Amino acid sequence: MTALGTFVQVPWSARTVTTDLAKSTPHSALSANGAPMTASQISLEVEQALSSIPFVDIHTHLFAPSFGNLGLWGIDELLTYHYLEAEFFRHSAMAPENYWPLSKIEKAELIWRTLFVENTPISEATRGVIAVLNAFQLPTGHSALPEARAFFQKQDRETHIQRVLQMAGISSVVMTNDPLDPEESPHWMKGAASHKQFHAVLRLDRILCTWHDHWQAVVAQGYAVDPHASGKSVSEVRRFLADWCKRMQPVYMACSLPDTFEFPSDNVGGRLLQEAVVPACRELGLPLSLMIGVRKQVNPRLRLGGDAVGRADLRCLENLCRDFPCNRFLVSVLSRENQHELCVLARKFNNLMPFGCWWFMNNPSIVEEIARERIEMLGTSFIPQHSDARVLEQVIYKWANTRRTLAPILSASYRLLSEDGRTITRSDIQRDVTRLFRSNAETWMNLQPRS
Ligand code: RAT
Ligand code: ZN
Repeated sequence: MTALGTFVQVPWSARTVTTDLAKSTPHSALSANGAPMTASQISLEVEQALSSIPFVDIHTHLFAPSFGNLGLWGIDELLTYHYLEAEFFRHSAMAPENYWPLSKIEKAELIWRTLFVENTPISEATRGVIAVLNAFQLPTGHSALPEARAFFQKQDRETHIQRVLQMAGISSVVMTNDPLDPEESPHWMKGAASHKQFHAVLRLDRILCTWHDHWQAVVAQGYAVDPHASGKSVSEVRRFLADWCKRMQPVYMACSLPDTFEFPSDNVGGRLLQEAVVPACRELGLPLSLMIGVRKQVNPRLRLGGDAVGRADLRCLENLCRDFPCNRFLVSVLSRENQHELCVLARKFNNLMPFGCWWFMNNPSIVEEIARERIEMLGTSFIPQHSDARVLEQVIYKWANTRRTLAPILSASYRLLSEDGRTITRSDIQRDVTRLFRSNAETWMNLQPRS
């Protein structure tokens, strides 16, 4: 079994990592006998690095334990993930209107029966549930659901969180925190406890994309803004951002944007972005994460599962990166067609950091293509993946899949380099994997690199 295979099956251990890293001699490892590494030795070293270096998950929808029930976990949440709900409606004749009133347990049972019993779970999202059950050594067959439920019910939330992060091989996750979410904001207002493994992100969709529906919520928090974002609204939004940054200590600000996003733009969102958000990020030294290309609610009957994708015109990004050289932009694009253009722009602007293979891009075939393209064009100066996990245990399968997909791609890059005449060392490989999966993120988020 390969090192990676071992990792996928066996809970990850931080202690093993430290020991393994300590054992590696810088610029030593050719092969045990000093000869250049063979192709299979290179693959083993890559797999070893991927399975022993703890990653930083730069974008999730998970919550620190102090947010209580906002943090989703367990089998019923895994089964009712909106990726699976969308697949359920492909395999079932049930109208969405008859599905939504069901209880969580009923929905989960229906999805299990439809996608896991009546069909083989070969899609990426369904396979993920199987991988999670397997990781906990639970049954994965047709009748697996009751035992899985019993298992998750008896877990203690905090211990379980620690165990899951460790099994996924991640040292910390970045949350998505919406200051205008009526369920979330009270937690912050009463002083949410900070957690060293959960970093906050100030999410701005309601401000930048749906101001018309949310300006009153900003007013309700004590800021003098109006529906047209006129007069002192811009300075009040700046004040709002500064106050929320103080409260959340975010590692970046973020927004998901449609395929039609343009910059500069004279609409309310465009003005607030240019006059409030960009200057606030600059002043506070925070990157701005832009996730571009979503076509919201193409089918509203599917609710969260009803969004689609559109190709964006990345001149918006070019304008932002050029006009604001002192700002930093962390960017993911949803359309496959935009991926190459994003790499080209990143070669032009070092204040642009491509990250992740987002949502519909997070399938092995596409991740493979994007990762290869990014390595060829950007070396190690990008962040290959984030999990986008909404349910805690998803980090287990999503990160295992990333490791599995990236291992042959990285190995192939080193093999080519070796064929072209460069000796590859274990410390090169470890430095690169560390850069890709943790230190690029830590540097951009101003987090203290691990000592
Ligand atoms: O991948 C997802 O779960 C999407 O629904 C979105 O949440 C997306 O990741 C986002 O952050 O907007
Ligand atoms: Zn997301």
